[in-house]
Amino acid sequence: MTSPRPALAVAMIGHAFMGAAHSQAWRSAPRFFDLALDPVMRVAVGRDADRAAAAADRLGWAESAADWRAVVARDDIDLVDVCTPGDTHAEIAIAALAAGKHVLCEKPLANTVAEAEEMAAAAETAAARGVRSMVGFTYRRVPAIALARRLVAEGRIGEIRHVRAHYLQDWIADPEAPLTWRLDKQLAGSGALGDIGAHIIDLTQYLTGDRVREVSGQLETFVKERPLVAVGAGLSGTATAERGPVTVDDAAVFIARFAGGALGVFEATRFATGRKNSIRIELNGSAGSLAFDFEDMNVLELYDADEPAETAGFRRILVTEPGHPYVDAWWPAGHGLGYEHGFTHQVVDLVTAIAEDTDPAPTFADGLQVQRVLAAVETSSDTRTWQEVPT
Ligand code: SOE
Repeated sequence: MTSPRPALAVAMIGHAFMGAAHSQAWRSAPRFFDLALDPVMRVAVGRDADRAAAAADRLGWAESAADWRAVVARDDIDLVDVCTPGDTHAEIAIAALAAGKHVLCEKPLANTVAEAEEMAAAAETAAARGVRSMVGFTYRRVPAIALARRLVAEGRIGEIRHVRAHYLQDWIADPEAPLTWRLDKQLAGSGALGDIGAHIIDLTQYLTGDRVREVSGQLETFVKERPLVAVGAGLSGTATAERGPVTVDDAAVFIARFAGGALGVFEATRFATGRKNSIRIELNGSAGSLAFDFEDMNVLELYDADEPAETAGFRRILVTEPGHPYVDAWWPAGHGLGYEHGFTHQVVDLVTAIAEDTDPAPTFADGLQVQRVLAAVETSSDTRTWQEVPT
């Protein structure tokens, strides 16, 4: 059956964890949402031709390829979806934008501020030609988070005084966990700070509509050496007897001041034993508070400071009503959504912006701003000083 809508042909570079999450989003978005363009999953790209072919087959792509440069140059590709480790984001995204392709790039935008600046500049030049770009801070698209943003913008919690955010995992708490690419500064840029701290920086800036102005932080690498990964075991890998140095942080903590005056407390770690993917954000404002916990991701807690003290308290809003962001397209009230739906909503918002010829958010400029906060936390940790985040 042919679609009445114009096609949007997609090439996805990288096909591991994020590639699988993005693939399900490209598959599901047009089936649940009424999109103005019809995404076509044309080609999945990976360095190893056999593994790329197997992934393309499994994840629903029409073809596979091993050379991303050749794919980016193809006339039958409209959008490049970058799901590779951070060391290749800048090169791929800039080449794709120069070739006139829209770009969706995984977070953090880059491994360094300098790369992120080049990417943001390339995105701005491309936008002037109608070529769009977006960075994949997907948790913005959890309905409870999008609802929280709406309530803050409506002034429901007044002026924000406190921002409290943590992102906790424990997948390398075991010192024998192998030295995967995420623990290699060359490939990943930084550790817990850039991988998961970046999410809570983006989320809190998005929710408050404000930006982090200065930071004071500390990074720690608890386990300095780990077993090397077997050759040919891929990016996640299995351990060998040889050991190598961990070159990124295991954990990051920092306090912050927002431009609008709020105080922030942030924690990102891969050593919170028992915490698998715990994102918790609380905002305290002059008129009330909002709290979100990813382990109960269909719920948003709201405290209204105007309620009489006898009955006041945090109440749980089950964010599954048709009027809630994104929910109408899915299941009847109360049936709930999961991790993968954020990726689907990301595709929906990106495709809609392309069809409407507007810039989707978060832009590469937003990604650059997060990168500057990450760099400021690193410098603060190295120098034991407060650091301003440049604008
Ligand atoms: C690994 O730490 C990771 O996959 C992050 O890279 C993702 O951004 C996050 O959503 C889950 O954890």
